[in-house]
Amino acid sequence: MSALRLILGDQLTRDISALDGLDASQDTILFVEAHDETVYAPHHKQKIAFILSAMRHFADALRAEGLRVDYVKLDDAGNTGSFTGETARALARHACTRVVVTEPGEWRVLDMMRGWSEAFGVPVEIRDDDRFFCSRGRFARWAEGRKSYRMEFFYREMRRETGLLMESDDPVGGQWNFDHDNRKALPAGVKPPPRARFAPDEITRDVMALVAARFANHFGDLDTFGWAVTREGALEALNYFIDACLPLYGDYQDAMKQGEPFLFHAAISPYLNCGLLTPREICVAAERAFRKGAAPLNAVEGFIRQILGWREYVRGIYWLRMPDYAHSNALEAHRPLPWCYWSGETHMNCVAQVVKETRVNAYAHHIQRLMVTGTFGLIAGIEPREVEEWYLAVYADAYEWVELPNTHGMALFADGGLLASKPYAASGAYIDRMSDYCGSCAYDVRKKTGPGACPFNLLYWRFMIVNEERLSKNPRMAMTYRTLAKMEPARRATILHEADAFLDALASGDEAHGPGQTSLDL
Ligand code: DLZ
Ligand code: SF4
Repeated sequence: MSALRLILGDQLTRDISALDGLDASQDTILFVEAHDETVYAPHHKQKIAFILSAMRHFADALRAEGLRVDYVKLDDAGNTGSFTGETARALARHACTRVVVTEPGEWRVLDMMRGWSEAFGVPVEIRDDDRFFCSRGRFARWAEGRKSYRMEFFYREMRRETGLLMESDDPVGGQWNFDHDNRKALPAGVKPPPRARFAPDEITRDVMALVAARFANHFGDLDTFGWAVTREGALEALNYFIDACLPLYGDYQDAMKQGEPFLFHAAISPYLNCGLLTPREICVAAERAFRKGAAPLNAVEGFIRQILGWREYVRGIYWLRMPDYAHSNALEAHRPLPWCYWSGETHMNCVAQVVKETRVNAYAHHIQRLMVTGTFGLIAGIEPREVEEWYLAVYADAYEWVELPNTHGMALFADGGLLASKPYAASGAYIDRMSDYCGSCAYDVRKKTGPGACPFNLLYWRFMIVNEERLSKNPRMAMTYRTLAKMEPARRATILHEADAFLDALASGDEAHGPGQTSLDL
């Protein structure tokens, strides 16, 4: 019984379950560069180049072990452009009698695979993806019977189960969470460490040429490509993070600084999410740094929580709730995504900086994603589906299982509070506190209304006003709604009027054209 073992672009892990029990004398390992996968979202050029180059390198590493690999390139004659079409063709080519695959990360692809056995007339075995700490079944057991799913409780169970940062039954340091230490703005004298670019080798250069020719109209710069594309490179990036960045990662986790896209962040999520690194080895490396005194607990706990807690949790929610999860729109947000998300052309300096860095790097760090482009999407009432497609497209680490709960649930509150206990709405004051963006902005962060008022200020209160019925009963919103209750009706009307004028100017493109073009007289 020779098996065709299909490996997807985010399954580039040597001990992926699809390869368990491989019979090197009979089996064929299949990789498919599929047109459909490159365009189901309008991916950033670097994201496509990264995934295709990492696939080609990984396939070469398997060949070097003496394994039989069939690799279908994007431009190969006869490539049908889909996983289904190419698996069918490969089955015929190799006369395999069964297909083995690890469950895909996206519901869309799993749905596709469910029809394969019947379509191909051979058994198709879809194996669990055991690279996660928490299986889908384990998460479903945790979630059963709960009214709301709070990450913190899930995280504690994961800490106990894995023993990470535990002292027998207790959390190291006597607390589960040290987030209160992790909210510092970056002081003027603190310089983040430089980042190494991994110079593209011949394989990557080939892929970049392919991407440049074929996806010329996709978002993003390509010539700044500097991602590692092999396991060795990914490990180097991990070790660099642990040594050079982790010690201050916690302190400045929420900080933003113009011209510093990485700060003390790891920027290893593209490697982790495509399989070049595993969550376990990352957490173990971070814990080791703490145990030997090389990094403080607030940094290490905060970092491990992102991977052991949050990442596992959003995956659990995704599989628990899909496919319906994507369809809710609890705040009935229907404005189209403003063009500035793609062009970066806006007088809002915070948004312009984040979009620009996203274009250059196919990366933005967590707080930029959540509190700038995410919060703006929330308070401007942008249609969740459009914001989600943007996040899925522009970040090199984005696959729907991780992108959707983060955007739909966490940033946009479109699930009505399944993930977050309240919307992450914030005015310009938050951005001003955590960044240096406001200092060089055409808007004035201290102004709440009137000419040049910060749009985050206007939109924040507009958001509270238009969602009053939905949100005012939320106990975590009580203070905000007490403030709103004291607001004069005339002031409410001014906010609504100016915020709507701003949104109209943004939609028409006038906001980007500069002073004199908008009603705000910048
Ligand atoms: C994102 C992506 C892209 C751009 N291209 C490919 C590809 O050509 N071949 C492939 O196997 N995977 C690709 N991927 C990743 C898949 O979209 C990903 O495996 C599925 O979405 C499941 O998570
Ligand atoms: Fe952003 Fe407002 Fe600050 Fe400008 S003033 S950078 S729009 S928060």
